[in-house]
Amino acid sequence: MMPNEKAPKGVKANLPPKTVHHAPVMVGGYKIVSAEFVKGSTSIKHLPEERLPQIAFLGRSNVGKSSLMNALMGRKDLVKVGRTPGKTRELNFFKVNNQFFLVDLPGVGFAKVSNSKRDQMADFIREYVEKCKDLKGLVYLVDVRHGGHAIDIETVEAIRATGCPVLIVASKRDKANQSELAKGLRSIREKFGLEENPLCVSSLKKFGLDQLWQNILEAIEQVDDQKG
Ligand SMILES: Nc1nc2c(ncn2[C@@H]2O[C@H](COP(=O)(O)OP(=O)(O)O)[C@@H](O)[C@H]2O)c(=O)[nH]1
Ligand SMILES: [Mg+2]
Repeated sequence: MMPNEKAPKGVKANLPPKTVHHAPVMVGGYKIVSAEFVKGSTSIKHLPEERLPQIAFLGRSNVGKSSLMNALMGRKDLVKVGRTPGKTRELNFFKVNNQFFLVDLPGVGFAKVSNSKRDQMADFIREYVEKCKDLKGLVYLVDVRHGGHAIDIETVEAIRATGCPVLIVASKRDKANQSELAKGLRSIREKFGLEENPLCVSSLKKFGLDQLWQNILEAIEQVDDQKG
């Protein structure tokens, strides 16, 4: 059947999928020409075949990972927001400007928690961080009002131990008043052993996206001498 021929009633027309074109958008001084969902992976064996740098996003469920990725890509709902916590058990790959992937990782902390680090970071997230040579850095989100739980600190330590650069970012800045903000940032700095206060973003109000994009682009361009 020709693509533009009307299908008989009850027969599905064999049309190519509708392509939605988005005009380029500037986000925090960075121009997004294209952003697309490429695939969801449930195992290290099924990562995208295309070899491009990757930047992953991790944090507890509901901390705002998906919202932040949408905000960075200038999209409202490319990444599904507010899904049942713990239900997303895939690594979701989004290709930006045909140059790199942003990767939405499953939320930390909903797996059965025990004292061993093995249970605190799902095996395949750990395996991905250890083995994926294209992973250039990981953005770890912490709600600025909550300041970082034990599981956050243990997870970040485990990731740092693999040699993967970790950028701690505080989320939901718009939800904190001035004193909560100051207190939250100091608490995160101390708990994660940072030299300075972390970057604090709001996906809702689009705060901090310029600095975050700068950090991401720097990590992508970094010559990777850790993993070869
Ligand atoms: N006020 C506010 N709410 C946010 C912000 N980022 C995310 N949220 C909300 O927090 C909830 C969880 O966000 P989501 O992005 O799905 O978190 P994820 O589970 O880490 O991917 C949703 O209801 C979002 O609308 C933010 O910057 N400000
Ligand atoms: Mg999410």
